[in-house]
Amino acid sequence: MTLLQTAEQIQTMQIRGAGKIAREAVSALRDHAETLPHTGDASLFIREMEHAAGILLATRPTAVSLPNAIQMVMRDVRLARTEDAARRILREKADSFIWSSRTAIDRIAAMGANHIPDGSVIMTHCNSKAALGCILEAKRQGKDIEVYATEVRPWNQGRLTIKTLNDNEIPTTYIVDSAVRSMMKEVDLVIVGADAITVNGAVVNKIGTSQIALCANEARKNVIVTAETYKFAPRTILGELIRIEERAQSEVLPDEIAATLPFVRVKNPVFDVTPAEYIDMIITEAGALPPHLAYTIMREYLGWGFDELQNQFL
Ligand code: RUB
Repeated sequence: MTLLQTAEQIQTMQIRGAGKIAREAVSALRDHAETLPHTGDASLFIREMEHAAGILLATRPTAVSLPNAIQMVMRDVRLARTEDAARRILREKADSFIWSSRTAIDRIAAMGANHIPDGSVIMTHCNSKAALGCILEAKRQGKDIEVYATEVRPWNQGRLTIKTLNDNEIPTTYIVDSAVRSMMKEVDLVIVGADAITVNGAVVNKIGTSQIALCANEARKNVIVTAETYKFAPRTILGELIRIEERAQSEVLPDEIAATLPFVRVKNPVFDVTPAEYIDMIITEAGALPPHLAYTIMREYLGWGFDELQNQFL
């Protein structure tokens, strides 16, 4: 697949989910480099790669895993003195990101399963590899668990989730998004993924997550967020806000119906923000932490403290 095809598939959501978007983007960058002719000119190669990275970055604005992964790969490529070195660094960094991203999900699954007691009923939303990893690991350990999975309008990512749960013989109840509050009394805990985590511990995830967290809070049920460390957004330290993607109105209301309703407008934000107060724990590959320790992950784990960011961006 070419870089442009990968970009198109991310934009049209054939490739989706924050972790997968990051891994596919990085592997598209690595493969793209192989298609560029060897010229012996390092700066030309780096310019071409920056252009390619820009195309991938423009696909979807919310999942911070995408810019973080590209930055992790490109940071040292930019410093290379020769084209050969730049190519080698790019390959090594890309492979290492993909490997560590998969390892991170396994570690999160192992830690997350420890937080799922035998006999639990779990609610999940959207289709998160990290969240499902914990649920599948709990099942693998022989725990007797059940899941409530939401539909996730308008893209129905819940159907992917129920397929995986069914394939793993996990008893599952499928509900429409608006049934969350009614069903919360049947549930012991909520586990979801994340597209971005801000410095104040707020979690950006699929639209509807904040309503679920609010209902869980009201019913005194724990909310666990599962997120690899590359989903933390260091630039929020400088006050930058996470952009919430808005997709086409036709995803919600078909154009032919919309055309008959000139006074109706459709809004289609596809992510929302859950404040830290509604989140009991964020499980990362670096450990399970309260949301208020988000800055620690950015500084100690990603290497982005306030000073580093100021030097780089201000
Ligand atoms: C996907 C979504 C997922 C997170 C985490 O949204 O909100 O919960 O990306 O997923 P979309 P993962 O379908 O719009 O991409 O844990 O797999 O990275």
